[in-house]
Amino acid sequence: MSLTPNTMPEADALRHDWSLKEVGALFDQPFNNLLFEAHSVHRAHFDPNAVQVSTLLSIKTGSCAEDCGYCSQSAHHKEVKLEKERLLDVDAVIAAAAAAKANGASRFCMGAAWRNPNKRDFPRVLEMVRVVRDLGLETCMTLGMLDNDQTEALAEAGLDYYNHNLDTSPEYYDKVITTRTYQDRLDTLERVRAAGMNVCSGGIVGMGESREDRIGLLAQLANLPKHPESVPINMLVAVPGTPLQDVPRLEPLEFVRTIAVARILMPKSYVRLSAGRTDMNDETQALCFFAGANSIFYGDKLLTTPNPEANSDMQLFGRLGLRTLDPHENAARA
Ligand code: SAM
Ligand code: DTB
Ligand code: SF4
Repeated sequence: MSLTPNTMPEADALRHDWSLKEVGALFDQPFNNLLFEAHSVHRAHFDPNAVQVSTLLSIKTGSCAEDCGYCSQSAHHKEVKLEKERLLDVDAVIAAAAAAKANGASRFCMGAAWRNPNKRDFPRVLEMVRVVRDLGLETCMTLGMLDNDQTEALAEAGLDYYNHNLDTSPEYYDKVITTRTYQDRLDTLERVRAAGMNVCSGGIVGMGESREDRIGLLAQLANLPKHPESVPINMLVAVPGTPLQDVPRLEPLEFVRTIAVARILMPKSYVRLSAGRTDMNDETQALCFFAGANSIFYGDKLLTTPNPEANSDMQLFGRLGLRTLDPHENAARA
């Protein structure tokens, strides 16, 4: 029997050959069965009471050439009200990262509204990686598509994680984004892997997609040659002026199911309860943590939209008996 790279058994027996039917069957289970299975997988691989916290900073805001239908920062969506900003100075990044560290974040994620980084700005981006790393924080960047030289330079500067999302299923993708392809995204992820960095990749739900599309997204992520170390599941933040502003909200329990299935498919990955928490009540978030979410964005702002206030998150953590992870501490069980 010949084995393709995707079906080659790994020492840790993680699967990379999920069929859409199998993933669909996980989603279709009675809610209690799904949550029990997801929580059991979670407990087998992680401390269930530890959550990794990342803080986000927009290092370059707005005027993006891409047309992502959900995004406040696309130059195509002229009705969006947004304060645009050129690439920040390194000093401003140091100040924001130091504040994030003082507030208890373990990872600092820097996002730029670019299709891809340009030659002129790239040296400053590398400097940002170095200075944040020197503060003792884990570093993450999301800068759009990368070429081989850029991935290698970022890895050399000490970047720990690169975030690049698949966003949705291959089938729904064209309804949301037309200026770059699904394959472009897969190619960037492959380059990030080849350069030896950790991959952060997930998607957005609540964009009007069907359950089949949520199944398709999670199957794509789980069937990558290696599971992303970090899987952000974003609930759409419906920004006025974007093409998706009036999309009906996804039912919260369907969001919880999506988290649970992500946990079952990618047992050793950090699953991040990502954008959209300001529209979620504490009970929904608690169910997400039970279903296997073990990472959040922490701090009052995401990139351009609000996030729950840090002290309300700390109160919720207190009520749930959750603790936050320190930089480079891993909640994974041996
Ligand atoms: N420009 C880069 C790119 O798209 O590759 C990096 C920044 S971009 C804002 C990072 C990710 O944020 C997107 O891939 C998308 O998944 C998420 N995102 C952006 N706007 C969002 C929104 N309104 N609601 C939820 N997630 C969103
Ligand atoms: C990810 O998956 N979610 C974050 C991060 N990666 C860069 C971004 C969320 C952005 C939400 C909309 C905004 O604030 O502009
Ligand atoms: Fe640009 Fe990223 Fe927003 Fe798409 S998601 S418009 S690439 S900033």
